[in-house]
Amino acid sequence: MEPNADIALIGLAVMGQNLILNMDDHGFTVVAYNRSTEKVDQFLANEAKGTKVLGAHSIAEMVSRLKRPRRVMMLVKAGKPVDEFIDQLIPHLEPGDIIIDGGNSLFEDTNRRQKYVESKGLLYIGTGVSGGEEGARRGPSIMPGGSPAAWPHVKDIFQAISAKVEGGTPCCEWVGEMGAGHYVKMVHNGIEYGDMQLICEAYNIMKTGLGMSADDMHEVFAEWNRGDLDSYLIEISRDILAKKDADGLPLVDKILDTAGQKGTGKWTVINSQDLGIPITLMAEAVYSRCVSALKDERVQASSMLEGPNPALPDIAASPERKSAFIEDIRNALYASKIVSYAQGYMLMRAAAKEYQWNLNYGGIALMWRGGCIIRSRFLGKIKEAYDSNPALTNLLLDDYFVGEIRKAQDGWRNVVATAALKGIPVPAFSTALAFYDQYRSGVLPANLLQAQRDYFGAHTYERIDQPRGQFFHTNWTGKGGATASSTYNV
Ligand code: 2AM
Repeated sequence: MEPNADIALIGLAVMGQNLILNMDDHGFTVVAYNRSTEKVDQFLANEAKGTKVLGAHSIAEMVSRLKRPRRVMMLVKAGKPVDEFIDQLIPHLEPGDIIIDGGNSLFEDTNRRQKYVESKGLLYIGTGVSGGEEGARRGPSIMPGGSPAAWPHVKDIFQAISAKVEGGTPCCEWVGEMGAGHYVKMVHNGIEYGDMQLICEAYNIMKTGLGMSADDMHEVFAEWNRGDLDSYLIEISRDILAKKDADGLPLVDKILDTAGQKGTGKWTVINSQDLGIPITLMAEAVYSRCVSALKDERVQASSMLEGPNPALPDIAASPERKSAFIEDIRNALYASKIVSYAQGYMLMRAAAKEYQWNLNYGGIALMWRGGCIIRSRFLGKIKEAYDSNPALTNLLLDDYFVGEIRKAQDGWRNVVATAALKGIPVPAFSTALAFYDQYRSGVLPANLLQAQRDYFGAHTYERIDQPRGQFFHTNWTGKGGATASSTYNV
């Protein structure tokens, strides 16, 4: 049979199936394959019935149906299965053929795999795909990186199936070499953790402080979704708050408050430590999930550890004060979100430098603008900021965001202060504010810290009245010697 398929896709879990159907909708001929081959038959007989999708029952059969250069995309569990499929594929492929990993792989694995696959004369792409099942079916955000020579061969398919914004611009652009695509997807997920935590903190203050019902909060989120906070996550939170259980009561109130995680937020935070970049809000979001998981301990502690009564009856009783406070909460969420994205972009800039990627920051905002979980109106503003100044050091220094934070900051401070006084935990709101205040401080107390380090470990310090790069040591006690430490670092 004449090979006529455009692309093969391995991995028929729901994301894989939906991407295949999406490709089919756009006129591409796809060959489907899965480790458990009965899933191929099930898929062809059900979801893919009436489409042009082809099935294969072996890697050899799958490859034999592909046009050249052959394009094989994997959507399988991250980790060993990806390496195993690469090894199974290599003997069947020829120079110039392309292996694509569309799963949630760690970017360092993608770096390693690209080198390995290229050493066999093949090309490799590691791509982030975000948008969940619905996104995969109707148009995800796609963040490809890897062998640059592979991009022209996958561009048409990827851009055709991706989400579109602003009159048809695809939410898919080349990100960069090696694991850059998976890296950007990882940061996307870290930002997603932060956005979700921020929404939960806003919800918690309205619930515990103002005593609002799920229905009341549904209205607030509906209103917020019409303004600067317009985003997928606000929209689904609005809808979640309206959802009733079988007994007519809000379902959200019956869900156990222990969060799970699959690890991409954690990876982002671990990488930020390696690069020395303070993504404090995402870190708080990851840790908040960890705290939530300590349910039994928290229940025990709640009867032992004292704190103020969280209720805000005076504010809740006055319609004007209540709506002003809700506006403050909106401002706290918005300003914190700006800080979170600024931190995410700081991390990507540092990564680009460290790993020698030429990242297009406006392009990344555009890719996230539609299709993915963090899609929002706000990302359009980030794109504008980087389009007008691609070398922008920090999003917080962009004129538009300077102005937005100026408008939001009184409310933000009021919410963080009120929450602290009433014992309502707002780790993400408050870490964002602390970062903002640190970042805008020309002088921080690290002078004392350096003195401490020099005191106990002779680590030396620089002086404000001497040029940078000259290091001084003081014999603080009169007992130690005058020798500075160069090897011992605490
Ligand atoms: P399966 O249907 O044969 O389990 C998501 O789990 C996808 O990853 C599925 O297509 C699944 O195949 C595949 N997958 C999971 N673990 C795998 C493994 N160890 N080897 C190959 N494929 C695997």
